[in-house]
Amino acid sequence: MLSVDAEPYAFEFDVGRTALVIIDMQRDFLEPGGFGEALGNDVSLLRRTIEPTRELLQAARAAGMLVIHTREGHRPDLGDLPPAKKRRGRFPVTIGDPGPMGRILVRGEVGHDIIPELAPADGEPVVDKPGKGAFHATDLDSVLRNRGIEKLIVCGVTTEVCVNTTVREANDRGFDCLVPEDCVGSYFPEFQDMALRMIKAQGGIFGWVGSSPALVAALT
Ligand code: TIU
Repeated sequence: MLSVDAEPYAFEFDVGRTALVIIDMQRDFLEPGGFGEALGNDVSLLRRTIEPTRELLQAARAAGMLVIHTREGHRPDLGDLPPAKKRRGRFPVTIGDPGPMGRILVRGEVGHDIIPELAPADGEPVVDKPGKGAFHATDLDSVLRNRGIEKLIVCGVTTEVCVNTTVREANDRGFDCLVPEDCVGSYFPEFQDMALRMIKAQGGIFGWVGSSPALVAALT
């Protein structure tokens, strides 16, 4: 059993029963011209997460930990895109429309790819999710339970949207979640702060908040 400093108290985990889950580190969210920018956001704010996540990913792989990647996106026929999600924001360019990196948030398009710095390795499960939470309408729960996973280390973007929703879903399903604060990012600094505080408040109501250097040290 390994232990790392975290809030509200140390997070203890067994490498064989823990998965590193990397949420939606896709070009659409992190690179200019994608969905994130179409929503009016400054994507450069998310890029600080790339290097710490890459180092944690390398340490997790070397330790033999299960690594799971998720991607937010939709079928090319948009059959799994709720009309409400398509309409939301009244933006001139929305999900499924052509953009500089292909059709926005559509599976198989360049913008839907995971950024090259964090590309999945052969054999690492990639979960395609139509919603913000990684458990909604996916097989993530089965993939985790079939491997005996009990705890998750959750990285990715954005802290208050897909990371927070996934941590809440995981918590209700009985998984303990640790969120390394340097491996999650938001387009809004105040949401980054509050989304992390929400997770760890009230004795860790949804989970734990830590940082990647402590995890990398524990894994190596
Ligand atoms: N808009 C925003 O902050 N996030 C998303 O739409 N998706 C994810 O967080 N992955």
